[in-house]
Amino acid sequence: MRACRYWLVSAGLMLSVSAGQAGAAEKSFDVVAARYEFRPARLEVSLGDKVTLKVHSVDTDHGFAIKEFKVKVLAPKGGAVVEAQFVASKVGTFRFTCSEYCGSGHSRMKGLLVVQPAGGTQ
Ligand SMILES: [Cu+2]
Repeated sequence: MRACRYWLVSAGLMLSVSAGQAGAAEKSFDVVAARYEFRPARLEVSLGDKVTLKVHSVDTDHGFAIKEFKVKVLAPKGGAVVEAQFVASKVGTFRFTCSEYCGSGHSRMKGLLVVQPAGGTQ
């Protein structure tokens, strides 16, 4: 019966591996911060995705923040690329904002992160 038990164990391993890959992926986005908008202004990911945002400014100091995922980086003038990483651990639509005062349109500088249920974007 030893062979039988081996097959049960390996079947279980295969199931857990494929469940882990079903929705989650690594996703990377280049985000431009400019007076007074983010491009793109809408990011879509799936639940469980490991998200990397590479943010750079094309004019003055800007910030990039998503409160719900504790993301907050400064994208300095000069255009250096700053990275923010987080796991999209909840489904929903979340606002991202500029967290560094950048001028009269600062409060308009925002966008949306949409986290779909796992597998929802495929
Ligand atoms: Cu700003």
